[in-house]
Amino acid sequence: MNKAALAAAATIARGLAIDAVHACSSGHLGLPLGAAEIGAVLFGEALRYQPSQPKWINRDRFVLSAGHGSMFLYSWLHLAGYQLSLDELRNFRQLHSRTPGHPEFRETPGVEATTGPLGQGVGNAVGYAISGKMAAARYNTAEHPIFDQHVVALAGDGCMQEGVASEAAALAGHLGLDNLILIYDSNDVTLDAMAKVTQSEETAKRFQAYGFDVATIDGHDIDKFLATFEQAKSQDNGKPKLIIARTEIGRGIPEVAGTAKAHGEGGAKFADAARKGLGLPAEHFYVSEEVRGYFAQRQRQLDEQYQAWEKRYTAWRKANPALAQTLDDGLNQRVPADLSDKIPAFKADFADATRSAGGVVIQAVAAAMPHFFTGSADLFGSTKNYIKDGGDFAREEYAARNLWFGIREHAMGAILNGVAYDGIFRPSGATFAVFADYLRPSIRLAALAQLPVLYIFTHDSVGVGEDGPTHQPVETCSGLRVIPNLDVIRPADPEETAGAFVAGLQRLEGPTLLLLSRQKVPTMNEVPLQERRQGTIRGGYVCLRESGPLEVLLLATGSELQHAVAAARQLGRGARVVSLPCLERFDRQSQAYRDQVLPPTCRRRVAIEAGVTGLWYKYVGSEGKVIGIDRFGLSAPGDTVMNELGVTSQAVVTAAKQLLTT
Ligand SMILES: Cc1ncc(C[n+]2csc(CCOP(=O)(O)OP(=O)(O)O)c2C)c(N)n1
Repeated sequence: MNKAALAAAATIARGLAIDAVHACSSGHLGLPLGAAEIGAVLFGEALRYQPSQPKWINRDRFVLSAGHGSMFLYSWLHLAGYQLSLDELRNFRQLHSRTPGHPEFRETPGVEATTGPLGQGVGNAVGYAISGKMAAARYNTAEHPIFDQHVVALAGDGCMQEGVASEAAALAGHLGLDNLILIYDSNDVTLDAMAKVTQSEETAKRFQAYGFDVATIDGHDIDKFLATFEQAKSQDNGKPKLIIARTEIGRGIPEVAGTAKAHGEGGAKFADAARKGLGLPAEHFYVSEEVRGYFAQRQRQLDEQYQAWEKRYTAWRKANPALAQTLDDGLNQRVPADLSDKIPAFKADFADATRSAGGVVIQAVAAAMPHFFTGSADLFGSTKNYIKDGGDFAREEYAARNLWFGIREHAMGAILNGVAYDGIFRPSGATFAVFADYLRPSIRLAALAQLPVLYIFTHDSVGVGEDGPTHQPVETCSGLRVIPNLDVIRPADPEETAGAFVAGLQRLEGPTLLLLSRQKVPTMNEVPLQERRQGTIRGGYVCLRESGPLEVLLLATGSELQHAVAAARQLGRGARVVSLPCLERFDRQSQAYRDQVLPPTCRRRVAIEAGVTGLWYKYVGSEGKVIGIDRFGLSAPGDTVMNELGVTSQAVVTAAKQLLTT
């Protein structure tokens, strides 16, 4: 270790952060300045990475959970030699730069997660650690351990205060994820004030109680931090590690250091004096030859490590061709093109809830996709997504395919994202639909970061029944539909459920959320199986065609499709029933297809869905009618609640007749 060079690098990184924040008059300075020595040790000495191969599968993963300190990450990625030029740093926070305000996955090489909403990155890191354990358990051989990476996250007080991080940390301790190293940038400052205004807990004790090994050190002491980090890396003892690094926020700008003022761009007005104080020249975005030289030599070392690993990897591939093929399939996110054919047809008399159909479909999916795994927030018995021969993910069982998240929905969301970021396994997770709001921030990030996560949410309407309004979603489905890049699929019968799984799994550009019923639904045997499956994959299709001139369109999803069909039978030859299980997918179809399904000339339209009505006017128009529920539900048997709230075939008939007579 070259301490002088690392100290010099820390100074250069401080200068880069000051200049970038000064240039755009926005962004956070405190963390990049306060954690500069931590960055120097990590990127200059301790982390294993290969800048020219940012996706190297055995790299250490570094997640900046405190995403507001993005200039920390950008400076170090630049110095470390990633494809991130000084010009990109000059363009910090500007349109289409690779240095967005908060780190964004896919935008910048070396950025492992989209962070900024505090706490999420801790959950993502736990997901990465789970993925790492799973990959090691499935692919390492005694002769060739190809996976032995660590997952490192840097979190501040804000992350540590957020519930999602606590949930995730508790699970990490429980699962014994000793490949996880959490660094807590403990600087006694949050955004508004000194941290003591809002926190007085003993974090070390809290994490020890979770099952972590905890060390507290001076985060500016290069020797100490490196020694502690190396120790953490070397201890494969079944415990995740927490390094509490005591730092001074904003170090380098004496006017604001150690206070909340160090946070924003406030410190930037002292930029020139600060740069002088740090011994930096007048030139902005300055990187000394010494520091360039140090990182050039570091890259050579890292390259040697990479080459050594590559040899091992090549030998592993040769010795284990079948394993290598499966790993490639995972890394390439391969989904069988004929996945639908691999899901057996349901019997005509299946007549069960769509959650039960999901429980059948998931077995076929698991058999066809070795990288698919699932989990539930203590509801496997109800969400029915347990993979029967998949085993339970636990210490010593890291190859298993069922993850028991406990009652930690938010952590489940962040962890699923972490697994998806890692990109080897296809994660899915389950809970009751009404609890979607508990993990909505993670769902939103999955959509933003284009992660192919599958959510299997059951008990999708007031059909839940006796549990009453606390457990009966009414606004949930529409509330989820408004998240950009999230597909929400609410299938009506077992074959639509099969189509929904296929659609979700074949989609790699973003997450898909399945809404499945608690209550039984009829099987639409009169509609050919392929039409139901393929129609669901298209998002919508004609389920029952008119037998005379088209007079009225009846639109429905999920458990209400049966009511639309029953209504059409009463209304006679001119009624068409359209099943619309996924509005987002339907909207992506060609205009021609959409017009075939919903002929624009037919303005008499009625939609029925057991939820809030607002979004449906886009499909029925202002002249149309929507049968739905714009209030909370009721505690009573599901059928009774549906009837009481008017979600019936009769309501559809009445509404359609009104339209037909006007
Ligand atoms: C969920 C969430 N809530 C609020 C914010 C706004 N915010 C950004 S930074 C910050 C304070 C963070 O304090 P700390 O983690 O101690 O960071 P430091 O002061 O060390 O930079 C807050 C509240 C956020 N980014 N995410």
